[in-house]
Amino acid sequence: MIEKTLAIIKPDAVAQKQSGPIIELIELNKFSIIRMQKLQMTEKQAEQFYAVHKERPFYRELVEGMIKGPVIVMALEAENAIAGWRELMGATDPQKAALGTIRWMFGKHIGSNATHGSDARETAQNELKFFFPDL
Ligand code: FUP
Repeated sequence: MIEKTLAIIKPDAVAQKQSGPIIELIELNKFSIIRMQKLQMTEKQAEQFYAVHKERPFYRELVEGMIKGPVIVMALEAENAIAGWRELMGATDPQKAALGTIRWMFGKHIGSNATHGSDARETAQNELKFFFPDL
């Protein structure tokens, strides 16, 4: 089934000029980039985006990590885009990410893991609307 998902290149990866290779991997893996924007998230936006993690000990660090510089947000479309993009990113913790995945290549540690991807159909819909209300 053709799906859409939200992908974010996080501030550390953008600052380290890794967005080019990450976007190249997205296209080589046959995702269509149907929207793309570079933007600076506000603290409120980042808090809202990660509200599901509000009670977790890493929440503040997570929010700070997302607002330390600009991000690149993308709406990706492909057959099974949600699971496919998560597979291409690799495990949340770069130390556990499979060889050849984006987080294996570009992640530093769990708090600086290069990219974000929606984890399910409903979250994808909500996260896409968060940045691209017309989708
Ligand atoms: P993922 O869906 O792979 O982005 O992972 P989660 O939704 O579980 O976590 C969201 C973000 O919180 C991760 F990208 C990194 C951060 N995090 C930590 O910093 N420490 C943790 O123990 C778990 C997650």
